[in-house]
Amino acid sequence: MTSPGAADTIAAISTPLGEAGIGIVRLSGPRACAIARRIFRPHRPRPSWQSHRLYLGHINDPQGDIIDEVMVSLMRAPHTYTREDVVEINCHSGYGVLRRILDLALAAGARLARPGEFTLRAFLSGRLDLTQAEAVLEVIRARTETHLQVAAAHLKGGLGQRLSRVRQDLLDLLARVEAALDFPEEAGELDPALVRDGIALQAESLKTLADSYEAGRLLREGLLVVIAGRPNVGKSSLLNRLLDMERAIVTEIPGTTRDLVEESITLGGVVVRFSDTAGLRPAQDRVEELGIERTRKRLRQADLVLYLVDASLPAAPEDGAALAEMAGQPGLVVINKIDLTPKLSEDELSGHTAWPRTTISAKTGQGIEALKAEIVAQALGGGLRVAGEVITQARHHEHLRQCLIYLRQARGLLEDCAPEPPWELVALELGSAIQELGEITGEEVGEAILDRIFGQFCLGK
Ligand SMILES: Nc1nc2c(ncn2[C@@H]2O[C@H](COP(=O)(O)OP(=O)(O)OP(=O)(O)O)[C@@H](O)[C@H]2O)c(=O)[nH]1
Ligand SMILES: [Mg+2]
Repeated sequence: MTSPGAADTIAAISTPLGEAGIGIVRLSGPRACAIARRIFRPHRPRPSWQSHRLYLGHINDPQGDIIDEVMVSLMRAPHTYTREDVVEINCHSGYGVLRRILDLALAAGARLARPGEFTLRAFLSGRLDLTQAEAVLEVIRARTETHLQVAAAHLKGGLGQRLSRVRQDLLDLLARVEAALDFPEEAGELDPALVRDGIALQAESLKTLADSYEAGRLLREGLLVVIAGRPNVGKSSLLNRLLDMERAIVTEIPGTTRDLVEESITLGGVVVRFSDTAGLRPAQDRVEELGIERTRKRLRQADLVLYLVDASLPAAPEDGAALAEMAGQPGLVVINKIDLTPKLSEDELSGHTAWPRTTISAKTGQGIEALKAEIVAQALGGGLRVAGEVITQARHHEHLRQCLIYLRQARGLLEDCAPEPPWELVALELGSAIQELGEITGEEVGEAILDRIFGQFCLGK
């Protein structure tokens, strides 16, 4: 996705393709205004075409036939999203209309934008740093209020600025080391302890940021909670109860659910995806066998397992075996059907698992709220606490981790080899650490990385 820069004008449909009140076709580039004026006929003759004003009129095809009545906004560079001239055509939203207007813009000289290309241009023109550009996608995708707050803070530029400051401080340190190396007379002796303390200070702040990824990842990816157990214990009934809708088929026939049935809700500020699975037993046919295979795979991916047992039946040896197998994973034993006469002796389970237990009735709803609270307590330590800056992207975390390794190595050199540390090596480590930070903010970033980042965007963004 090399940017052709200011050479061409791009166009795309920037709203979802579907029936709605309004849809937007967006143009950006030096010919955006000229192209718009070729396909747009304002109601008022000879308008002033001022920037950041709305104009009402028709989009006409080359034969002069009216396609739609629209509002057009002309926004002249540099006060626009991309810092180029931008035109937005607000038309009625429908596949045919949007497509037709886009085609007219393309025929008039625009090129179809690639995914994320508007935001890429905003980045390349220096309006957004890379963390802000990535935050655009995150704001679009945020499904909880907390995630949106964090994404909006990134969009404002808080993360990028903080990292740029650290990077600048490290660059200053590096400059001093290099000066001492190159011009020992003028720069004088450099105190290793001073440089080491300088590095330690920056490393500490970066470490706090790197540690916030735990919470950030949950915000971004949500939590996978897998409901498992023997057939007929009420897994699908529990899923339906948690979702408050009849999502999965429930019958008294053991082996009803064969495929994974999954749906998400928000709990404790995080999107929680519940996965209802096929009951665990020796499979009776090929379909069930495949279903159980899927269950086992999903169980390995789970952030939390809810292992269901039936309170109205004695514990089965299979329960003990299944629980023992999952001992290394976080989970809860959920004792269901407590509205029936109890037959389950809980002691039989104790030997096999250290997971906490909770009792419910998927039928009456008893214990469901407590179960939700327990899920939040187990998986999120009581809820997601988001304080200060939080990083949410694996890419950022990886660069921070690498950066901290280089800084640790630089400190190691300064400590182990005082009072005459190998300054060249210290400079190399510092340089690598600075490079890692630059890759997060985009101050030093390769084209391949940009392709990967912007390739995830939707069209028209
Ligand atoms: N009394 C009572 N019956 C329940 C409860 N939960 C589920 N059942 C009944 O138990 C039977 C099995 O429920 P399902 O939710 O289909 O069980 P499952 O674990 O998904 O079963 P498979 O998909 O076959 O593995 C149905 O007849 C439900 O109505 C409960 O809390 N109390
Ligand atoms: Mg089921």
